[in-house]
Amino acid sequence: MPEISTSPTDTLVRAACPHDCPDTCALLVTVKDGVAISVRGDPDHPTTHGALCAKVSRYTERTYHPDRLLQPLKRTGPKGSGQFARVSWDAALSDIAARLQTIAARDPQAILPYSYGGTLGFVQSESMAARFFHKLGASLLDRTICSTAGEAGLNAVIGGKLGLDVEQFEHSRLIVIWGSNSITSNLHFWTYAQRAKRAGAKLVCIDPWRNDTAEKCHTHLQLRPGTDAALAYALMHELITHDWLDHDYIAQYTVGFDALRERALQWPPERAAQVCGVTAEQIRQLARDYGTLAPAAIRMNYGLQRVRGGANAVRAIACLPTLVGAWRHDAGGLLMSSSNHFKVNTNALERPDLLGGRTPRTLNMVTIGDDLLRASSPGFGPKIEAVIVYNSNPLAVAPEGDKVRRGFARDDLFTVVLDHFQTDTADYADYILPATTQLEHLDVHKAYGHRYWMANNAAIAPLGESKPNTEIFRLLAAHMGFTDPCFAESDTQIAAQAIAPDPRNGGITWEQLQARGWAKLPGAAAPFAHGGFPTPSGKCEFWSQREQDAARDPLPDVLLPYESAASAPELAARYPLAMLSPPARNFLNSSFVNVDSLRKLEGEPLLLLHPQDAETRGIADGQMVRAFNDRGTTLTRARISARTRPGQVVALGIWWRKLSPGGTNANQLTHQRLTDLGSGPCFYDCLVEVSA
Ligand SMILES: Nc1nc2c(c(=O)[nH]1)N[C@H]1C(S)=C(S)[C@@H](COP(=O)(O)OP(=O)(O)OC[C@H]3O[C@@H](n4cnc5c(=O)[nH]c(N)nc54)[C@H](O)[C@@H]3O)O[C@H]1N2
Ligand SMILES: Nc1nc2c(c(=O)[nH]1)N[C@H]1C(S)=C(S)[C@@H](COP(=O)(O)OP(=O)(O)OC[C@H]3O[C@@H](n4cnc5c(=O)[nH]c(N)nc54)[C@H](O)[C@@H]3O)O[C@H]1N2
Ligand SMILES: [Mo]
Repeated sequence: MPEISTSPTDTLVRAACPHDCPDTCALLVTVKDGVAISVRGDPDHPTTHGALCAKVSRYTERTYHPDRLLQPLKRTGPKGSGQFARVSWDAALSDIAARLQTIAARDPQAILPYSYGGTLGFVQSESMAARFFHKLGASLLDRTICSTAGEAGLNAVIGGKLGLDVEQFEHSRLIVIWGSNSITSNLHFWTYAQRAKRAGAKLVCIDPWRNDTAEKCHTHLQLRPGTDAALAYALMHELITHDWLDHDYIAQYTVGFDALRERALQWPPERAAQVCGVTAEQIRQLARDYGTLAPAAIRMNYGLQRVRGGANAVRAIACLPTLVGAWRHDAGGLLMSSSNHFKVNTNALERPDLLGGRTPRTLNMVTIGDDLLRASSPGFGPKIEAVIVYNSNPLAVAPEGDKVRRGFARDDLFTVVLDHFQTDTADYADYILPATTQLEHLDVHKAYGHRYWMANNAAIAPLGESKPNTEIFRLLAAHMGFTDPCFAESDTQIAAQAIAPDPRNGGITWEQLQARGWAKLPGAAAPFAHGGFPTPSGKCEFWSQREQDAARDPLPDVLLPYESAASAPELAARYPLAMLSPPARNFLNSSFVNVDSLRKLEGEPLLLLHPQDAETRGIADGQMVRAFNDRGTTLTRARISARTRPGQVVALGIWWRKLSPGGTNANQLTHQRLTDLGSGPCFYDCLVEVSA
């Protein structure tokens, strides 16, 4: 049973934070007379340790927000006008099913699901929804918008999204925070880093702007965006030339050291310093620390892989812990994601067998802007005629926002949006269907920043007429006449399927998890203390046969951004400023932007501009400015700050377009080109100009 303690009036329900964040916190929800009155962190859950971020501690404010969607809505005005009228569930579902059937009769691939990380729960993300689209034969979606470049980089070298246990960082003596603003995006890791700091560890941050985390580290290497692979190679150069290497570990557990060595020796610190825009001495000092302080741990995050060479940068960095033998220590090695420590029964959840031998095309979610504007063609397949959006807000989060908006504005596109709120995307829907929040539905979660399976029990009944995503797709399946037994499964049955019976999960079952709230995976803290890398060779692959076979560089490569002064000088002459648009502390991607108290903390869309760049443009602090390039323009307030580099601006996001002064956000300026490996987005590989 979900209730863990009762008083005459209050019930405490065990829940889990659903958001796309490494921390996946254990929550305790206090319910009084059927109303959730507070959400707090579980003090007994080790990584949550009773503390929540500002966003989720206000989760009730989001759930009971006056703008919550509580009934199905049908569009009454032009697309984008936001005009809708209430309809019954039955009328909405009957009409949606009829429209989808008509399109599917021509070609079901003209229908596209579009979803990402609104909730990371296995039940409310790709379970019933995936079954529905598989049965239909709709286009498949490649869910690339966040982390696939980094994943490809890790896979090439260490064989998967595995790393040291976050709880061990407090015992590290050197912590390198690489491409991450941990205080914003990974607060519970920061607790361990602070403990280590108090115990005498050195903290280094590698990031193009002096973010809140860099402010609190001992050292900050403020490199140019997209130059991390050059830095990693210069570090290897120093490790090799000073012989700060673990020769025994290298001999036993690696492939291709001689080739890597040869490449690294081409990168003396002076060369990398030119590329990265830092000093050779800074690089030497970091190499000395990394080579001599043990255990040394790297907390890499996804910030550094949203550039053209993102996957290769992750590959280069992933070589470092192996070279110094850091993996031997519980508190050494690196952590980018802990996802593959878990074994999820994806086939049971998503039922790809329902495709019945059909092989629909796959569309990349990053290029939704271009794809919605494409006609049918032999290479592309059928024009997209319908999009079903759930757990995502593409109008705000996808790159080259004007194309995304124009695509969703097509009169001949049929769009259904499932959400809690009338987002930028929902404004373009034909039907908006009200979904439940984490307090109103059941779910099961793994984490990508720790090693606990987590249960989420429903604390309250669905508000208004809202329904869980699963129930919406169950009903839609029934309206389409899908009779496979899997469409009748309950959320509890689905949750139980998620945890595969696999040694990686120990004996953890859904029943135990639901009662206790969370359970830690078995397995050693140090995954590679004795090698055992899940690569084809079973070793850490500095040199990759797989990459060689794919006619790519078998060693990590240094690839400069698509858009930078060094790699695209003509473009940089017109648009000289590199724009970063990383997460804001009080938002979670575009979620929470409409929660008044949190939006007040962020204020308004801001653009950090270096004093030199402000001066040459005659821009004063607090002035409204235009940031623009060939793809579009966005209005924002200038904040003059030496925390960014000269030639670099920072726009924290992701703002809702309609809550921004010019009705656009930073993604009006970003492009749809893809990373070197993993087909990911290049949000932080973007040149702009700014004018008063
Ligand atoms: N409060 C809050 N928390 C979040 C999120 C949020 O929106 N708000 N988003 C969540 C999501 S979806 C994710 S994926 C995770 C991870 O979140 P990430 O998106 O990885 O975000 P950050 O950890 O803030 O890392 C971004 C940092 O990378 C830096 N960066 C940009 N380009 C480069 C580069 O080329 N090299 C290097 N070294 N650094 C670079 C940025 O300046 C920024 O400080 O966090 C999650 N947590
Ligand atoms: N410029 C720029 N763009 C970026 C990034 C950046 O750093 N800079 N970050 C990128 C990254 S890392 C990511 S992960 C993506 C994130 O992109 P998305 O995954 O689209 O994230 P959100 O913007 O939070 O939108 C999630 C939506 O799902 C809804 N939702 C939440 N729970 C449920 C539910 O149970 N049911 C339904 N039906 N809806 C629900 C929320 O209300 C919200 O509107 O954005 C990317 N875009
Ligand atoms: Mo993300």
